[in-house]
Amino acid sequence: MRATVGALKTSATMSGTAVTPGSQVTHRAQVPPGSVRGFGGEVRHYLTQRPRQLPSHYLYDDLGSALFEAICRLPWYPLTRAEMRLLESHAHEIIDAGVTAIVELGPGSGAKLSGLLAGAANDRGPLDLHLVDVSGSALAEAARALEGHRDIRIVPHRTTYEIGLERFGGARTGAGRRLALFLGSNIGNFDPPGRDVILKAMRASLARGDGLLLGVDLVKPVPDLLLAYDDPIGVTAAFNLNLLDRINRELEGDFDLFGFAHHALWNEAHSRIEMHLRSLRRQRIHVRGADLTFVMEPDETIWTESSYKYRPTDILAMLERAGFRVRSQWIEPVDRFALTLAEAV
Ligand code: AVJ
Repeated sequence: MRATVGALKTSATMSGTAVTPGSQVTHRAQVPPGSVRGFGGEVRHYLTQRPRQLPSHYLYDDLGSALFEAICRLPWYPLTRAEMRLLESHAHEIIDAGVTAIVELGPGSGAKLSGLLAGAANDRGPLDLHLVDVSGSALAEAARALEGHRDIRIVPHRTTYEIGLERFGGARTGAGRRLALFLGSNIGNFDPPGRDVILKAMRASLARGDGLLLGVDLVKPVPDLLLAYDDPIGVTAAFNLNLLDRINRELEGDFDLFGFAHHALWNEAHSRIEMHLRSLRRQRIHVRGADLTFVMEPDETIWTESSYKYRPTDILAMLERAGFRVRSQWIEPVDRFALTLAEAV
């Protein structure tokens, strides 16, 4: 099957040109954890794959995180605001009096959980808030955003989602229902196999009757999707290009950032937006800290992120496969974003 591609310009020289996505490739390459060591090892491993790629979580250094926060305020990226509206309108149903502990994977600035607590029932009891993130600065910022709420205890876990979920699962004390949050359409960065693994890990950290709240961006008209990932003022381009600059800074790379253009495309066959960095010319690149020298051809790309988009029924199916029963699904009708509340069975 041929992938239908909506390509979007990223530079004056390439407006409206259709390109081939990583279409023969079903999923981004995966390595077993621990098999390549550190940032340098991963850069070497992924940049020598075909197509060349980089793991998207490296987009979030200090500058990258600040640029992502800026993306969330762009009029062309409505996901964050749509989700916030849903959280605020349904906070009562999400955090009822029975909930005693919450875990959030990737709390970001803490604004979403904070909005949820602000709208929660007045009769809620004390809450343990477990925050899981690999970034210490993200955890500190989220903790600050949550500080003002009454009757909470913040438990930061500076680690991967999997390990954080294990610790949350092991920290169960007494009765009360627990709630796991995976918001912001962060699940969209996972390929289907990895997505099922993380949902099962969430289920394993919970007991029967506990809750899961999943925020997922939905399939919508392609021009809207492309605009969200290639905004006209170039913030998403900066977010993407910063990854090369991070490699230059941290691994003594010599990427010429003017030699690359941000490129976003819709891969219809896989229902995902892909972000790439496209080489504008033939160029040789050396990354000392990755022990790597390679040549990129004109128009060759480095695939830096996938953002899968789902239909509401896809979400029900993936949750059921992972051991959940859906209790409610709320859909933001204009911006097409879904918040789904499920129960562990
Ligand atoms: C934070 C992973 C949900 O995929 O929409 C925003 C990241 N990338 N613009 C997304 C992102 C480009 C975002 N997630």
